[in-house]
Amino acid sequence: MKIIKSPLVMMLCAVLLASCTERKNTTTKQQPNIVFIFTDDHATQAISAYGGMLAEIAPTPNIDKLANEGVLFKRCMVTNSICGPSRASILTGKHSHSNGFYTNTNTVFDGTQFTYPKALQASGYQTGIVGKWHLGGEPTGFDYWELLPGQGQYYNPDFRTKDGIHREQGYVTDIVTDKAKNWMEGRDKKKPFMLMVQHKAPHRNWMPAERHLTAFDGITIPEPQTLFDTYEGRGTAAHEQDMTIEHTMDMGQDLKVQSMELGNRLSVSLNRMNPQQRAAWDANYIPKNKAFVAAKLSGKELVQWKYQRYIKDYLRTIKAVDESVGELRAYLKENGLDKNTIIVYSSDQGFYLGEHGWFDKRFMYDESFRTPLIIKWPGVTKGGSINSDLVSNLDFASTFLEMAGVAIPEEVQGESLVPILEGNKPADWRKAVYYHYYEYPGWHMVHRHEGVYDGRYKLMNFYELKEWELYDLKKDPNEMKNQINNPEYAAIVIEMKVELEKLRVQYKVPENKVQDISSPDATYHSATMRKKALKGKDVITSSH
Ligand code: SGN
Ligand code: CA
Repeated sequence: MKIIKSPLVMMLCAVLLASCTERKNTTTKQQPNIVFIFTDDHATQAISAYGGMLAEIAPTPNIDKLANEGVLFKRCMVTNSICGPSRASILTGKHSHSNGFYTNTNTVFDGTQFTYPKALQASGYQTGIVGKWHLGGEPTGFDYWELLPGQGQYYNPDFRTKDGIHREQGYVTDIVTDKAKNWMEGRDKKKPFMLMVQHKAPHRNWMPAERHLTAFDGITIPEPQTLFDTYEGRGTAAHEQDMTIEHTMDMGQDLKVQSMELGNRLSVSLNRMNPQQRAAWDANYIPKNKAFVAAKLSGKELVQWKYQRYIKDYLRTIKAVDESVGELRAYLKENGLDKNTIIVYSSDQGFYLGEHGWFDKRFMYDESFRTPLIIKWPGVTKGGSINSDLVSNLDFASTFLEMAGVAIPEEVQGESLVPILEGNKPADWRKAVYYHYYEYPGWHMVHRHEGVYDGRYKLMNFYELKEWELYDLKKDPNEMKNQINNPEYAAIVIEMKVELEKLRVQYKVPENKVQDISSPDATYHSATMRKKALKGKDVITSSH
């Protein structure tokens, strides 16, 4: 055959070839990789891209950049605002009563049931998980797992693998990031992958990396409007919790002033440090602690000081998380993986950053019920999109499966977010989400409750207390006024009760009854027992 070498013909051939390849790519689309970066207790209030009081201060340039290039979900609500149960809902796409994992205590996740990593693995994905697990037992559905036992440690953490436990030197967020990169580097490059990077930070007791110890020094972080909430207009549960900055947060492990309280728990963390880490730590905290002790603060001023130390340490741990997001993205780019890798950023639940005078989570009130969710899917999501649809951590499993082109089993309760990510929200998208918290008695003593939220109204049923609460978040975004007995809201109360019942039927929720799913050492963590245990102990004495 004669080859025509005219430049025009060559150019036409090149154009034809390019269009053929392009068409081929769209028809036989490669399965995308998924990097799911997940933190522990990262409130949306502490991500600049979410706006709010800390928008100027939150140290999240890399997370914000991800939001700028992807979709930020403003209303991602959790099924049950506590670590293990949230993670179990994510793995299974089911509510706690359907996956059997109700609380953090006394339970091991049943890994024989359906999980999305198992389904992805079965369909040819390589699957990995590194960092916090908090579901007991050995994970199923992962080719690689390397986990922090229990809550994990910030400095020189232990890791658990099939071969047992070993200790690593360094700061937990950095080590988890390095392990994630190492796994991606050593994976079978012919297969798509799904990697869960599960950071410990910014979980209690908020220990920053050496390089971030002095961040935010010299500035005063704004206080939330409700820091001195008296819970007037709320029910028994808000009054009886044990999670205030004022009474619950301790001067030892939480605020790093001294280590005498609660069995020397700060010392446990400090004793893991090497001499260099310890020297950096002491050089930072000791002078600040001396100044604090000398100031002899009390009452409101003491709470304000505690808030400043708490929020600064919390944000400092987030600095390392944000760097991790940047590093993981840089790795993907350098290795030509960025175009075909979906990045998801989320947390197991939200958190109180002094709102209502609290830290911790558990309540269905907004700060802990809402969790961050940011997704960038190259070629699919439109950069800088802000979505207000009611979505949930219940939806993650279905979403990951549909992204990978894997069938979603009928039993899964969550919906796939893929149509929303593509900009085609289904007309029949859910109008309300269902919530249920069970861990009572237990840490922080938040009474059991279930509820329904439709984006404006929130109905909560503290069924063991026989108390209902209704909030109108449009008029009362801080949820300060329970409207359950206000005649003006009588029709809304009925509508919301009907909605709650509809969701209970849809999700097959069993009758509420007291189940033996609480913490065995719960009484110790009640406010009264804590006060008794500490009675006679000098709580603000030494600087360590
Ligand atoms: C620990 C914390 C609690 C926290 C639970 C659950 N206490 O017990 O403050 O509520 O974890 O957190 S600590 O003094 O040990 O840090 S969760 O994120 O795992 O659900
Ligand atoms: Ca958590």
